[in-house]
Amino acid sequence: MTILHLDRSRFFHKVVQKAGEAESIQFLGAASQKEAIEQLQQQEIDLILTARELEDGPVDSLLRKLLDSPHGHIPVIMLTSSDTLDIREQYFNLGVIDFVSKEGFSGDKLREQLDYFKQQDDMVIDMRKMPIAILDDSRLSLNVISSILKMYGINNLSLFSDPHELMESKDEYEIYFIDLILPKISGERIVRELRKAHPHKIIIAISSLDKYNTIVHVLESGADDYIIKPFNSRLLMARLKSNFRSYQAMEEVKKQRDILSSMAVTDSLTGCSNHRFLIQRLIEEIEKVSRYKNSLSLLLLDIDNFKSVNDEFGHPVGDIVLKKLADLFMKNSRKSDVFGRYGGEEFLLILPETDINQAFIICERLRILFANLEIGEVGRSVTFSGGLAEWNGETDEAFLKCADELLYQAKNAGRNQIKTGNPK
Ligand code: GH3
Ligand code: MG
Ligand code: MG
Repeated sequence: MTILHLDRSRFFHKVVQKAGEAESIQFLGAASQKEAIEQLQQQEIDLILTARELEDGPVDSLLRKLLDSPHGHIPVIMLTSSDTLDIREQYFNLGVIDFVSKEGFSGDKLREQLDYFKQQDDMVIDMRKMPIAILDDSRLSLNVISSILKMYGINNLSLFSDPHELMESKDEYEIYFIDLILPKISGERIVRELRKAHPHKIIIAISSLDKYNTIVHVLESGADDYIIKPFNSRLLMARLKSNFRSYQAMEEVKKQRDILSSMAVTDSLTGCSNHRFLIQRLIEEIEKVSRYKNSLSLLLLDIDNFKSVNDEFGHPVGDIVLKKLADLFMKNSRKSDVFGRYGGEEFLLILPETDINQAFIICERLRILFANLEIGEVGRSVTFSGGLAEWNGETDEAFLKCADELLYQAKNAGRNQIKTGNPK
């Protein structure tokens, strides 16, 4: 890290330099604006640490020049003996992102400050992955916020000065910083629209307004928080972190809910759909077929002599056979088909938009694939029998009963085969 230290006292350059030694920070000193500009032109600077007064006058005009230069993105911290709100406001408007007191300045204090920026806590690490949008019509504010975030290694930033550009952007953001005072459109409206579109994203309003009414309004229109300019880097980060904490908790809840809802439709042994899901999908497919008048077929299959597999090799080997059958069907059936475990060693394959002749070809292929599958744990192959029916206007229960009757016929006819037919 290379820090440019601006102060008219060359002695103070040395003090600061000493403070940075242990941290492998390179300090370059400059006592005047002219020297500072020379240094900036000669090397990459990561951070500017500045006093208010330089040899050739206040630092203000230099800061103003920097804002409009290619160095505008370099974060500036002010070392000052008088830290008042007025001064903060004045220098915030010149791009200063934080203040360190000169009073009782010590190497430790500086190190503490620099460590704060370097902190690698888990939350900051997670935030680095988050796409962040910043909307502000002031280039200065965009610069200040982005340089603060970049100091923490948070670089996935998209800057917008035009609200329409943000609203029309196709990209998804997890965190939004929205300036409230924008030309033509109110930031509050942007906040409201963003909240409507993204109920769980972080939206932080920023503005120099400090009227309580405005704060109440903005929070009510959906902002998670409100930061008043001038803010400093630590306040911005602290606010962001506190909002990020709730965001992470919400994400965790969502993840758990997804796991639960997938558990509710998945058979835990085989990973395919469960009975409940199959029935629900069968009802949906029957509704579709009665509306659109195309065809729907249904295969109910049952593993042959499965009891003897369990008896001979034990229940865990029986479980392996169930898994192998489910894997084979999940890999080899069509995307539009619905496959799942109906119960025990019975499975169901729902074939939408498929008449019984097409379905028979598909199911025969699957039957033969399984019958030819050598199952190592059993030392031979295992077979199944199936009843395949085409829908003919009946309820889901009657449709299933028809497939079950055909399955029974297949078993009686010697197993390892599929019987087809139409419900009477
Ligand atoms: P069939 O050819 O007439 O269908 O004979 P089968 O032996 O397959 O039929 P039966 O209904 O007599 O036996 C089914 C067996 O399936 C009995 C039951 O213990 C076993 N089974 C059911 N669910 C599971 C399971 O989850 N794991 C294991 N390993 N076995 C199961
Ligand atoms: Mg059975
Ligand atoms: Mg069986």
